[in-house]
Order: sequence, then structure tokens, then C-alpha cells
Amino acid sequence: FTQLTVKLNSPFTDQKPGTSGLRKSTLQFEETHYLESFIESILCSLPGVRGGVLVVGGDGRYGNKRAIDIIIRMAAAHGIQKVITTVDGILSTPAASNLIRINKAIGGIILSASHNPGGLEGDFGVKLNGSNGGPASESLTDEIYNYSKNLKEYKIIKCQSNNSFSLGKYKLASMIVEIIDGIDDYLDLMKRIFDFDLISSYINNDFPIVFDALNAVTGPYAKRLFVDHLGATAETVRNGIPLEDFGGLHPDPNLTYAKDLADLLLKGNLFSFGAACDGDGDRNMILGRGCFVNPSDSLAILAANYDCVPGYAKGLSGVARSMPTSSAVDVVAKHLGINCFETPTGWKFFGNLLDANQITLCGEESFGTGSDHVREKDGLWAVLFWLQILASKKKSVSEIMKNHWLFFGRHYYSRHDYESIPTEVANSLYSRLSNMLPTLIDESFAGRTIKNADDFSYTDPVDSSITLNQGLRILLDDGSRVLVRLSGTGTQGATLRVYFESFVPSDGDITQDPQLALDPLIKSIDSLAEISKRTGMSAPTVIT
Ligand code: VG1
Ligand code: CO
Repeated sequence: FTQLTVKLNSPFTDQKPGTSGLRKSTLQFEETHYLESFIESILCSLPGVRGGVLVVGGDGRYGNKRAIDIIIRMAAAHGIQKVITTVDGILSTPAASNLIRINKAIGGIILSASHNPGGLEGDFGVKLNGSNGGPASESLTDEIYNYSKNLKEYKIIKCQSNNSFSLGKYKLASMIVEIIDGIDDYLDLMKRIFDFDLISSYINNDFPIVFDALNAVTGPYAKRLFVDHLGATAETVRNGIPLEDFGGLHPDPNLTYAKDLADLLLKGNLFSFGAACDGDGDRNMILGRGCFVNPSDSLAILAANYDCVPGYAKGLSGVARSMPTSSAVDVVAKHLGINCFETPTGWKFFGNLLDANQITLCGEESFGTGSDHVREKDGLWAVLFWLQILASKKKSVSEIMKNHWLFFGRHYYSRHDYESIPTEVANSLYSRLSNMLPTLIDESFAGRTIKNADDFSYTDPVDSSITLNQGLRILLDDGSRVLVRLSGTGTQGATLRVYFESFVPSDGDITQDPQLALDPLIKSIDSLAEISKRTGMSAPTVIT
């Protein structure tokens, strides 16, 4: 094998990772030297590369195998001792996190643009995880970005490219490439947390379930889990084969992009439970017959019912949620007498709390829930958690939700996304609102008074690092909140996210439609921030 040093005419200056890795159009990643440049910056910044073990895999989208091949050849040129990858390169984000941990790897590279569409017209992405199995910290991704801006060359082994990954082991220069089944270890972990016998007998006795993999990474996992291990029928898993373009689907499990599944549960009566995951398997959407579980409520319900799950029988050390996630879990934490932390958006901010054993469960409003079993959010784990609660309580999803609100009160909650707004429009709307914040305190808003208005900043309780500018908050005197953020995962123009939350105690009206309950907040922020006026959009693209 010859090792090549490829010289660049000029470095790429746009390789700044966002909320979750570097995400660009597929075509951008196809540009000569683009992917290689980012991988070089990673391999020159990540600690322990020489002699270390690296986990590599992805969600199966277009470009997945080509990227794995390039990473393997670059890893060998950088003195990595072993790359662990998987059959067909298929590896979900939570399963990758687990592999990093059990193999004591220095980290992992996950090829995914998560919930963004795939294929030649879609997006591609590269996520880096560290040795704890979690997304790289801001300081490391900043270092990688700075490195990429001055990159002059990259190192790669010259050999035939390889696009077929089947079980086995081979050597490339002095590096070992081990191709394993990416599913077994993950399912073993699930078996250690949940009671598979109980879940199996429940779902096979008049409690039919359906799972939509949206033609993305969870298909093979879900088939082995639900069909082979839990004995459900083969039809339980829909869209179960990972496709390079996800069959044209947008693998974002919400009511808009997973509409077929939502219709099955909300309009039909064939199933008692439905769930879907996103492109890389870290998000989950939970549906019951005739009902949708808001992700913020889902986190609260998992926390309140932790004792149904054998893996958490010893109790929760604490919980955490991202800032825009509703406070439903805070109320549960208070009841349980444990701490609840509020972090910025993005799973990387939970890593330190999990490592320090300060929290056991955590989640985000964006359909992400997880625990200390790995260092990523975990879609199928959340589905199993729900099934375990349902099987233990022998109740329907809607009964579980209603009982929860009757005990804890209800946090009406919604997120409105305005996608593909011209960047200048989004930036000027955002900075105008940001500049207005100090003048808003004590003003009236939606029939209430603004108690505080600021840009969220976070001091990590473990390492005291400070993260500024994490989203605009308007906090009202009755505890209601309206939040505004710009997405850090989109690739087309800008996406504006507006979050609404309002609490009704258990003796209040807990049966309203959230959009109606939140309507005064929705109208007030539209007039204050001039959202429809400035974007020209009369309604959000996605409502959760
Ligand atoms: C979105 C979500 C955030 C999530 C992130 C990555 O980020 O809001 O909660 O952690 O995606 O999820 P943003 O910056 O677009 O709001 V995933 O499934 O893409 O790893
Ligand atoms: Co994802």
C-alpha cells in the first residue's frame, strides 16, 4: 500500500459543525476533497488517534459506503490501530454510541444528516462522537473547525475503493478493519434494561403495535427486535429496508413527515400503539390509538414511571431537559425529590451530566429521549420504555397520559417551525427581537406580564464551561414561556423555531387542543416578532 499526501489548493472555510455535526447537501460532500478535508481535521484533532480504535458507520443514505471507505483509508494513514464498522455500513446513532463504549474506542464517526432527507438531492452529514460515546464537545468541534480553515493537505492510503461490507476482518497497511453485525450488541443492551417477556406477552395479546422505520436505519434493528425477539408479526415494521434516498420519505418522525403512520393511529383503529424513528435512529415519535404523545410529555411520563423498567429499578439520580423542552419533567423531578437540569439544545450538553452520574434520564422536545445506557438519544429504547410502561400498567397510551395530567397538571406545549426562510430575513427578524428583549420586561403579553426576557446562556455544572446565545426567552408571570431559536441543523436557508408552553394545574381544563390553549401566545409573538409579515408565511411548515 502506498500512503498519499494530497495537497489542497485552498482549504474549505465552511466546515463549521452545527447542533449535531457537519451537515451539507449531498452534492457539497461529493465535491473533490470536501469529505476528506473534514475527516483530516477530525483525525488531527481527536485525542488518541495513533494506536486507537475508531467506530464508523451510518444511516445508509447515499454516500454512506463511499464515506466509510474513505474514512477507513484515512484512518490507516493516520495510524489508527483498528476500525470497527458494520455489515453494509448500517449503524444507528445509539448503537454507535454503545459500540464506542463497549470497545473502549477513542470515538466514532457517524455518517448521517439525521432527520434531513437523503439521496443526491438531499443532505449528508458527518457526526463525531468522543470516547464516552457522546457527541463531541463544543470545544472539540471548534478546534476541528479552526483546523479545517487552515488545512493544506490530507493523508490517505491508496488502494482499490471498497463498497461492500460483509462480516469479517482484514488488514489495511498495519490497521485492522473489523466488520461486525451492528445490531446484536445493541439488542443485548436493550435486553439488559427491559423485560422482553412481559412486553412480548402484552403486545401479542390484543395490543397490536406498528413501527415505521421510514426506509432509514432502524428497519433492520426493528425487525430483529419486534419480530424475532418480541414475536410480533412481520407487518409490524413498515418501510423496514434502509434506502439511499429513504424512498423519497423525509425521515423526521413527526405528524407532518410521518403522516401515514399518524393517520393509522389517529384515524384508524387497527393498532393500539404506533412509533417511528428518524434517519439515524435517535429520535422517536409515540402514538396511541387516537392520540399523539408530545415529546416533552413523553420524557415526563418516562421519568414518572421509571420503576416499571427493571434497568432503572434502583432509581433515577436526576433528570435533564433542553431549554425549549416543556417543564413537564421538572414537576415530576420535584415530586421524586431529584434534580432537574436545563441545558441548551443538542445532546452534547447532556454528556457531562450523564458521565458524572448526575442524571439518569434526559430529553428534548424534538422527539429525543435517552438515558445513561448510552450517550445519545435513543429511538427504539424510548419505544421499549413506553411498551414496558403499558405492559406493566395494562393501560392504553391515552389513559397513561390522562392519568399523568390528572396528577401533575398539564403543560400545554407546541413548537412551530418555519423552514427554508431566506437567511437574511431570519437573521434580521431574530436580531430585531433579540435587541428588543431588555425593553420587554414588565410589558404585557397575551394578557399576562413579561417577567423576564433574555438570551439563554448555560454554565455546565460539571466543568463550568459557559455557552452563550442559546435562544431567546420570553418568560411570563404565570410561568408560561415563548422561545425563539434558529435551527443549527438545516441546510436550506434558515429554519426559525418558535416554542410555546403554558401550564394548567390538575384541577384546570386539561382536555383542550394545544393549539387553542396556546393561541394567545401564538398571536402575541407573531405580532411582536412580525413573523408572518417578515417571512411572508401565513402558517408554520411543521407544527408539533
Ligand atoms: C435539532 C433539534 C435538537 C436536536 C438536533 C439534533 O436541532 O431541535 O433538539 O438535538 O436537531 O438531532 P436544531 O438546531 O435544528 O433545532 V438529530 O436527530 O439531527 O441528531
Ligand atoms: Co437523528
